[in-house]
Amino acid sequence: MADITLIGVPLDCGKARQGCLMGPDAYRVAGLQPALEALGHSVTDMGNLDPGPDLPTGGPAHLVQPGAVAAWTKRLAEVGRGIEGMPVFMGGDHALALGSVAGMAQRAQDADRPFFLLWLDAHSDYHTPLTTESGNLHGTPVAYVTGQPGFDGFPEVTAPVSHGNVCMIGLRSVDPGERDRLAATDAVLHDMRRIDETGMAAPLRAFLDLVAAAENPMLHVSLDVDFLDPSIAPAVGTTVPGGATFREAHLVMELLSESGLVTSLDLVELNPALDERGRTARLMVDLTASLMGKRIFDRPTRGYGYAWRG
Ligand code: Z70
Ligand code: MN
Ligand code: MN
Ligand code: MN
Repeated sequence: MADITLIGVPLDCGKARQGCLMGPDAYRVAGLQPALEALGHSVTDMGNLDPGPDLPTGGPAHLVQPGAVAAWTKRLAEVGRGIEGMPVFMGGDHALALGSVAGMAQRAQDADRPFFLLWLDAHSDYHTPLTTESGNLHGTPVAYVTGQPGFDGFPEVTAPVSHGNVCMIGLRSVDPGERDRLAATDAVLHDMRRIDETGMAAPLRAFLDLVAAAENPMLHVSLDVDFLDPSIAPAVGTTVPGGATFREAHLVMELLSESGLVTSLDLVELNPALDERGRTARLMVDLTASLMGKRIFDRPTRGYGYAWRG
């Protein structure tokens, strides 16, 4: 059983549209902690973090609140690096992943463990401050954590993630300014066209095989609400049609659970102001429970081991 720490991250500065600051409380109201405790895990809610004052940053003038994002990045990287057991970062928009992923990658480096990143998102979030057209820094975390230039005034990335250790599933909105740079890396990219052809299981299993082949790996999962189809998950500012269905999303979570490889998780982009009677928050809680062991029947698996490796 896992030792889980829920970390409230009311970060709402990664884009112009407000509402994600209510995300952590929406997960609490939807019963995230009891859902995980019912599975036998020990769960601590450390409350909401405070980023402190903005950091001085540079970069183009159209960036949205870069100083606030930089302050959150520093705070989250420190907290993530220091946490014992399995952190669940309850966002907050996806700009929180600059810090959560940087912190977990640093923790892996501190422990001399290889680090892997699974990005479940409609978007590739591979802009830099120099390529973003919107200026929204929630579109930049993957570029930051892989050590791309342009993040003036942000904390230095001391444990950059290797592109070859990154897998993205769910892609269906990738801007020209990020596509070519990303395609030139050896990141594993599965757009929805691929998923239509193969289903979710084969590409995910291939990535989990890669992770499992590493020596004592750490795997961070970053789950953006817009990975899901808007018909089942309306509470997100950037809905993109053609997302994961209810069953595809549960399958992904159950395969991740059975792998026993996941060591940290982001829940991002939930905007409770856009939800319908809390259904998106409840779905995200249910998916997290599936990731942490909830299933219909036990079945023999390709399991890499059942112990949660913190
Ligand atoms: C677009 C941009 C984005 C999440 C939207 C969208 C980025 N590529 N990321 N929602 N999570 O504005 O850079
Ligand atoms: Mn995203
Ligand atoms: Mn997205
Ligand atoms: Mn978004």
